[in-house]
Amino acid sequence: MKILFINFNIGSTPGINNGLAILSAILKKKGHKVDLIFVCEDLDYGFDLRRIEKDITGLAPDMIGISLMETQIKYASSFLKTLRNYYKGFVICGGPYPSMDPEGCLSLEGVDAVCVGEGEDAMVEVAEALESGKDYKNIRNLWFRFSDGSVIKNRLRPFKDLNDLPAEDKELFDLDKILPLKNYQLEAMLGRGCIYQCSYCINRSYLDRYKELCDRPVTIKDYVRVKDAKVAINEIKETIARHPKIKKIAFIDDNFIMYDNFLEDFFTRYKDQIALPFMCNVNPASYNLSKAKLLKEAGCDDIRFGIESGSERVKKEILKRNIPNRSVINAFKINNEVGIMTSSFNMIGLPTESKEEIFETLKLNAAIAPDTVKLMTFYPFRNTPIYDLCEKLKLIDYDKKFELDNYDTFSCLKFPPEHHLFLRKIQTAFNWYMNAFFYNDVSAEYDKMIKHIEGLAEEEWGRFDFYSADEEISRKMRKKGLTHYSKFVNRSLAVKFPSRHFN
Ligand code: B12
Repeated sequence: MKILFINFNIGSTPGINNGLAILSAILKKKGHKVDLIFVCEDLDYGFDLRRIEKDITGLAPDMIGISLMETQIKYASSFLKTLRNYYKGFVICGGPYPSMDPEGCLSLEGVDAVCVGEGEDAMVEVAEALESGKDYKNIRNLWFRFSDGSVIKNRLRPFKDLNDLPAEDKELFDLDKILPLKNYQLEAMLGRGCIYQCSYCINRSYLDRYKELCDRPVTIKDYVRVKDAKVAINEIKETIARHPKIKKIAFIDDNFIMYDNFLEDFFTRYKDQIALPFMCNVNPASYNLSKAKLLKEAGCDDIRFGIESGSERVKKEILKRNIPNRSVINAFKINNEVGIMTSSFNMIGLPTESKEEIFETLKLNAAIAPDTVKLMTFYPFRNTPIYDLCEKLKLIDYDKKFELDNYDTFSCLKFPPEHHLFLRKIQTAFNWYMNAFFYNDVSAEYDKMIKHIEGLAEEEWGRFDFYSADEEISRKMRKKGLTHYSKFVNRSLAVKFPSRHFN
């Protein structure tokens, strides 16, 4: 049958949707035809409902599958409101948002089914059932809504062994256009799941849903899986053969070093058969010198560490992420020793977080001095423990949340206006605060600038041209060869200059 996937990737850098890439591979293997509409301004496909209608009508699919993240619901729902005027086929949604809030997703206009959790077998079964006119109501992982309003919620099948899956169909996406936008860095995800239970991440609730809805007991060991080294290497090699300009690999698994028995075998093959520099995500709690040496030896030149907060209280009580600052400092020390670049990822605007605690985050970043620093404003994902906390504290402004594409603009929590203004100033000028927290020659100049912006009222702040000021002062610092952070490329990213990444 003809299946059309739709992926909204608006207001965010384009990336391959690994979920759709694997579903496409499996469906094609079973003889189905698969197309994709990738709605992404950076790839010249903006949110244009008439264009989408024309393309859907032209392709005339038997089934439409929409992959959804929570930040894209507004696009999906306004698309769905128009879809039923011209499309009568089967519509199914899957991905992180439907898995976390299946009832909410099923209530969107025009949706026949949602996939809860992993979708490989469910998608094949529903395509086969629809094609042959068989009953599909009992397919595991799928929840249905019928025209009379009735709903069927099926149970889940256990997690799949990733080695039983074919290679992802990455070519479903226009890699020739996506790769140059990512500086020819290929993103690869070799496993699934995470051993940590942070309150703001979907991993914990994802596993809880499986524990609740699977017939047999499911543990974290079943959830955290990785492909065999040989399988993973072959998949990367095939993509590089098709796109020889690829110059770096980004392993986007939640914590690359958690796959204990995999890394040595994988790296031996990687050095031998791929030999490109790579970056990966690492949780500072599980990092040590021997892992650092192993990574460095294999070609790792950059590690992204989730710091999230510099406040021990916020980490422990709110984020349920018991990683003391000393472990963070140690991880960065190790990387400096072995010579691997570092990026840190942070959040502000957390429930109950004070101004002082936000400064602790910026001070910790100044102390560890990563090559790049990402700072995002907190966004609560449905069905996560921190979302429940925000609800309990009556903090969520649901309309604002619905409007957000991204989390580098403003907070959707109901804070007093002065706290919102403070958060916006920090989100924009966090690099200035970090420079001030160096407490050295550079600091005095940034201190002056900070005093100035702190005195600005809402409207004045709205008119303040931060980016020109930042560029001007950074140019001066660069001329003098003084280490400092300046904003680069996007609002949530600051780069340490002189830079090992950029000139
Ligand atoms: C790779 C990745 C990206 C990539 C690719 C995004 C994409 N479209 O998939 C990039 C870098 C572009 C990206 C961007 C963003 N991401 Co992101 N990303 C991830 C990451 C690290 C891995 C996702 C993945 O590949 N998983 C493996 C695949 C196999 O699983 P899967 O996608 O869930 O797919 C399976 C099922 O869901 C299902 N399925 C999926 N789609 C469909 C469709 C149908 C029809 C069916 C039946 C089934 C089905 O079947 C698949 C196979 O089993 C996750 C973290 C994580 N651990 O998952 C965050 C994550 C998905 N990202 C998240 C977010 C919020 C973002 C951003 C908003 C970040 C930002 N500030 O810009 C943007 C939004 C992009 C967008 N499209 O709107 C959140 C989503 C939370 C939520 N509840 O929605 C996650 C969960 C991280 C988190 N904070 O917890 N991301």
